[in-house]
Amino acid sequence: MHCNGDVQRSSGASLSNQSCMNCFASFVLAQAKIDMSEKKVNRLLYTNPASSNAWRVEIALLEKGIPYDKKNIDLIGGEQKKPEYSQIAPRQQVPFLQDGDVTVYESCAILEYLEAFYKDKSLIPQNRQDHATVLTRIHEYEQKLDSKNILASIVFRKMTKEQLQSKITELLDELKVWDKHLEGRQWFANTFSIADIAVFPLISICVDVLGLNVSKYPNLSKWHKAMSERDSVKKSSRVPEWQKWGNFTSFLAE
Ligand SMILES: N[C@@H](CCC(=O)N[C@@H](CS)C(=O)NCC(=O)O)C(=O)O
Repeated sequence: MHCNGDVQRSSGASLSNQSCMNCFASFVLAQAKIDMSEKKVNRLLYTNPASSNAWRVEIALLEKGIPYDKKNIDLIGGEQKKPEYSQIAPRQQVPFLQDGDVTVYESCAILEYLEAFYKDKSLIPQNRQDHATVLTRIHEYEQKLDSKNILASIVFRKMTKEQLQSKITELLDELKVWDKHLEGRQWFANTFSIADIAVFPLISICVDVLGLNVSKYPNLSKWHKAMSERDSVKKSSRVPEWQKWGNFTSFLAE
């Protein structure tokens, strides 16, 4: 895992004035606009290029077009335990978002915070049942699915497939529930939402890193493909970083 600690600027917003670039006045104006918007960014995401939890926050920021700076915390080197970071982030983990004077951590809480205060591009349906479904799926994910992630046991605790067999069975059973949640629908609620963003990094680990035969879960399979094709997901992908650690595709291959 490589982290250089530099603050980098990311933005979901694209420049829409390319076509005016042949006009000098437009160019100057465009530059002024860029500078003004750049100065307004007072939002720093502490992250790591291999963190699945930070990934969901980056997907949400990109989807919503919220500009942010990011600082990579070197988790392998133990930077999260150093006093400098501990004073900022009491749980000594990423992601951690400093948004002006506001601080927020816990990736799913960050998604809900962004929805509450950045309403321009809403990623939570107004329909009461769909809204309820989004909240249910996010909290259900935290309680029932997140705990079944086996990547850390493989990479950091060096556990073998045999040692993890009962956990693998639990994970595969749980995935059937999530496949059913997608029965007859493209997204977890009727429209793309923060529920999809919350669940995606773990499913990507299963499919893209641990070799899950996702065709056995037809609804999840379609959904995983649609999610993988989103610009926000491609732009912030952790998969290449995870693949540097080794080949773990035998773990969920049946
Ligand atoms: N529940 C937290 C989990 C955060 C978490 O586990 N972060 C990992 C990276 S994915 C981390 O910072 N690990 C470093 C450590 O625990 O020392 C969330 O969703 O934000």
